[in-house]
Amino acid sequence: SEYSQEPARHPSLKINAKEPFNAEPPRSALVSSYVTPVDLFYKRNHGPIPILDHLESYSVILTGLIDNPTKLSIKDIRSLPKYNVTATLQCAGNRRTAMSDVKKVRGVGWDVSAIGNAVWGGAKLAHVLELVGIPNLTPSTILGGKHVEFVSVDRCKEENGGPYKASIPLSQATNPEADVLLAYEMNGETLNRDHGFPLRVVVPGVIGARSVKWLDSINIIAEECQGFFMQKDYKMFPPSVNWDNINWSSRRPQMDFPVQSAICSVEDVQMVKPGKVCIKGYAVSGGGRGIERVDISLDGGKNWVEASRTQKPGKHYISEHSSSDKWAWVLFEATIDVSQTTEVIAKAVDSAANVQPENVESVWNLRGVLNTSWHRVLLRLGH
Ligand code: MTE
Ligand code: MO
Repeated sequence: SEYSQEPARHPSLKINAKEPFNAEPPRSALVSSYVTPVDLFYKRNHGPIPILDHLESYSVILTGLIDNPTKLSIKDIRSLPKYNVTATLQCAGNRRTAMSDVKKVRGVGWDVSAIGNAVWGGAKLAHVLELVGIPNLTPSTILGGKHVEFVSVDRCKEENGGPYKASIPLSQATNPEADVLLAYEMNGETLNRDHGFPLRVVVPGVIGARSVKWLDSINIIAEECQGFFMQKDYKMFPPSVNWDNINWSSRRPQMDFPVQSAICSVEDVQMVKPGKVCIKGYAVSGGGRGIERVDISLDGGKNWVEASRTQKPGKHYISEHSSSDKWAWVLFEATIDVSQTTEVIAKAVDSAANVQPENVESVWNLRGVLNTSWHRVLLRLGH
């Protein structure tokens, strides 16, 4: 079968779909380290994992609305200044299963671990574009280019057997501060097959769907990418839209992800001993908005206490204007006293004071994306 040459995977991953392979780590493993180990990092695929082991013949083609279409080898990419960017990648479908519990949605089910925090190593896309004559911060619109499209080599059903693709605005692609990378390393190791070997895009602060793996070409285009995952998926519709009245063209492709948090040290329903219980989880926001605060409530949201937060930022990566690693998650912790069955709620607030919504119902959408509602777990007393 086309899935006979998949890479080996960690046995503790929870498999949500086998072919294509979609899996996430157990909750407790996710928050046991600030940087998510590669083998436990969630894997989100739409087709078989390509085999691209002849690096000598591998190249990325830069083409479209530019003067000089160019082929770049891995060596060319590696010869540019290397950046290590700690960035959290999150699938827009993270927490979809809980959205489906309220009212059925379409898509692969995910618990709270379709997210991970890695140190991505590679060249800045802005520098790569400069190589082909597109200067920093002054996007050359002479030829009409407004978007940068990333096309993969993998093949997926949704594209009728064509490659996975996505685009971002040219202004973001040419802005070195946006830290969009063409990454060849993950956590200091050569990128592995599951995560896009030999080269992938990493768009910090944006839903994972735009971080195209197994990059084949980069096209400078006038209009946004017309691929399935831009136009017929990964859009946020209002709760009133259903499969009979949906008009895909009425909404824009989702880019930045909203403020999110989840409790990971316990399952949705967890038996605990009476006494002190340590609650741990992650919080992150999109668009480079750092996390300002994580609040915990034990009484349905009437009263809140602030959790403590930690980050172990890479030293390259602290911006002048904030004390935090702006593309990366924070891990939070709070110790609570439990003497009866208790619902624990977490909600995060980002640097723009955006707050997670209270209920799933208010953000419910038929594709089940961006469930960022307050995360709730139930602690029951047991031995
Ligand atoms: N790139 C390609 N070529 N094919 C894919 O199926 N999935 C996207 C994105 N890039 C995908 C892709 C989605 S939806 C997500 S969430 C991330 O990759 C997941 O990246 P990961 O598997 O490295 O965690
Ligand atoms: Mo995704």
